[in-house]
Amino acid sequence: MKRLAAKLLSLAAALGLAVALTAQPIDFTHWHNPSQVDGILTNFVATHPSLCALSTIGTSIEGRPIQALKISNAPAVNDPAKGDVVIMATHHAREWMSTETALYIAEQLLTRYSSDPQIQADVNHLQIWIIPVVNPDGFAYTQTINRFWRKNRRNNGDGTFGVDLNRNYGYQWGLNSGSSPNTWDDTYRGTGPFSEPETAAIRDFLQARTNLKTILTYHSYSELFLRPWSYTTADPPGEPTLAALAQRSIAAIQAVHGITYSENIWYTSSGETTDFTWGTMRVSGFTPEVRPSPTGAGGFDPPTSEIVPNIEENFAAARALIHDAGARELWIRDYPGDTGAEPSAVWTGSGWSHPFWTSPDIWTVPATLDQGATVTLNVHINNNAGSARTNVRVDAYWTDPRISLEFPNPDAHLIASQTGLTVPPGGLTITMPWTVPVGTNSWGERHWCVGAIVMHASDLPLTTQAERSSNVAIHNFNTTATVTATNLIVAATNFLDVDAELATTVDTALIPAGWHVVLGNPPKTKSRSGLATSIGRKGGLLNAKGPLLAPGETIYLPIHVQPPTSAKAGDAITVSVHAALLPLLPGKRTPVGNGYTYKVVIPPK
Ligand code: 0X9
Ligand code: ZN
Repeated sequence: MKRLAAKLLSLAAALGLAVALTAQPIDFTHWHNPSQVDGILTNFVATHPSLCALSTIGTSIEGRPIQALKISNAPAVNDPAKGDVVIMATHHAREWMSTETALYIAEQLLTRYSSDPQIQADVNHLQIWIIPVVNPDGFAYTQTINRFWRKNRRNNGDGTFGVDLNRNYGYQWGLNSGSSPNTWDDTYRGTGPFSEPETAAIRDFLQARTNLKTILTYHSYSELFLRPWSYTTADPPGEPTLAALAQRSIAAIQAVHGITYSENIWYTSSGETTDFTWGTMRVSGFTPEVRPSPTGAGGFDPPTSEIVPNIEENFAAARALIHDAGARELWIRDYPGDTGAEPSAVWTGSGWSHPFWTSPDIWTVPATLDQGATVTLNVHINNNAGSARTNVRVDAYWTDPRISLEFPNPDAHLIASQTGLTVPPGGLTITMPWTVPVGTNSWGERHWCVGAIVMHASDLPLTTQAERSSNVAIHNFNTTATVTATNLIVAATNFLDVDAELATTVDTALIPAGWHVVLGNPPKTKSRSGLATSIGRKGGLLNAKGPLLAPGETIYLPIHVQPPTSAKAGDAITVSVHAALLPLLPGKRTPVGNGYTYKVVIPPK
C-alpha cells in the first residue's frame, strides 16, 4: 500500500500534477507544544500553498526563530496596495491560551476561504500576518522547567533571567508606574527600549509594513479587551474611535458563548505593544486577555475544555477587525478624485500626493462662512457595500487645523453625532447646524477644519488619520470677516523655517461686474533686499516676483476695493485673498498657505 502511494506520488510529480494534501482540522482539545506549533505552521503552508507562506522575522535571544505566517491570496509577493493586519500571541511565555487563539484564527481564515465570501474578500484585500509565538525561548521554558514563566530568557547577568517583553516597547518606555527597573521582577522592562531581540524584531516587522491597519496581541487571562493607553489611565487621542472598536469586539465575543469581556484593566503598563503602535504610528492595537475569567479556574493553566469556546469567541472579534481592515463599505471622499483607496494620499517627502483636506463630501450652505452665523453642514456618505447599511453613526467635529488634522482629536469640538442612520446603496447626505467659529486659530488665521467619521458595526475606522481611513474625511474652511471699509490690510506671516516668497492672489470669480479689487504694493520688508541677493533673485534663478519673507516675518498687504459709482452704502462683495508661501529652495517650491475671506461692506458716506 505504502509503495503504491509513493509510486502514485512520484508519477503525479513526473506528470507535473499538483498533489493535493488534505488539511486535517487541528485538535484543540489539548495544548500545543513548540514543535507541534511548528508542525501546524508548516502544515498550513503544505495544505494551502496558494494562501499562505511562512517566514522568520527575527531570532530570540537563545537563537530560536520567530515565525510569521502570511495569509493572502498572493502570499509570495508583498503588495503595498493591500492593507496589513498583524496578529500576535505569546509575548508572555505561560499564556498558552493566547497561542491557541492565534493558531485557530489562522486555521479558520485558511479553511473558510473557499466557502465564506466575506473571509475570501478580506483575505484577497489584505496581508494577514500571524505570529503565534513572539517569545519562543520562554514558551519552550514553560514546557519543561517552569509552567508559569512569563518573561523572555535573557541572562540579566546578576543571577536573574528574563525581560518582560510587554514592558520593552519604545513608547513611554521606562515609567516606574507601569514597569519595574528590577531584574528579578516579572515586569522587568530591560535595559532600554527594544533592548530585547524579540521586541526589536516585532518593531522592525511592524515598521516595514507599508499599509498597516491594525494589530491584535493576544494575552491571557481575565476576559478583557484592552486598548491604549496602557501607560496611563488618561484617554488617548482618538479615544472614541478605539472605544467603538473595542465595544464592537466585546459584542462579537459575547454573541458566541455569552461571555462579556471587560474594557478595563486596573493597572498601568508602560512600554506595552499597542501603546507603541498607536503612539508612534496611529495604528490601532488591541490586547485581548482571553479565558479564563479572573476568578475562574486555572489562571494561566485552565482546563483544556476552555480552549475551544475561547478560540471560537475570540475568532468572532478578530474577523470583524479583519473586515474593518479589508472592507470599504461606507466611505467619504478625501478630495474630488478619491476612489476610497487607503491610503488616499501619501507624503512624498516634500508634500502630499493629494490634498486630502478638500473633501467634496463635506460642504456648507451657504458656502460663505460668516463668523458666528449658524450654517447647514452637509456630509455625504458613500455606500459601496451593495446593500443598505442600517444603524450607521456619523460624528462631525471642527478643530484648529494647525493643532491637529486627526479626527477625533482631543482639541476637536463635536458638531453633531447622528446615530441610527440608514445609508442606501446610492449614499446618503445628512445635514446638521453648525455655528461658525469666531476669531482666529492658533496661527492667527480664520481657518478651521471640519472632520466627519462614518461608523458601522461591519465597517469601523481603524485610525484617526483621514488619508489612511476611507471612513474619515476632512474639509478646511476659511471663515469670513465682515469689514465695513474699502481699504483692508491683510497680514501674512512666513511660518516656514526657510525664506519664502509670498504669492498673493484674489479670487476674481467672486468679484461682480463693475467692482475692482486692487492689491497694493507691500511695504518694504527688512529682509527683502538682503534675501534677494543671497538667493540670486536678480539672476532670475527662482523667478521670485512677490515679496520675500524671512522665517517668522510678517508683512502687511494693502487691498483696496473700488465699488462701481452706482453702489451705495451697505452694498457688499466677497473678497477672497489667497496667500501662498513658496519656499526659496530650488526644486522644492511647493506652495503652502491659505487665505482670508472678507465680506466688504461699503461704509456710509
Ligand atoms: O500586563 C500585561 O502585560 C498584560 N496583562 S498580562 O496578564 N497578560 O500580563 C496587559 C497589558 C495591556 N494593558 C493595558 N492595555 N492596560
Ligand atoms: Zn500577558
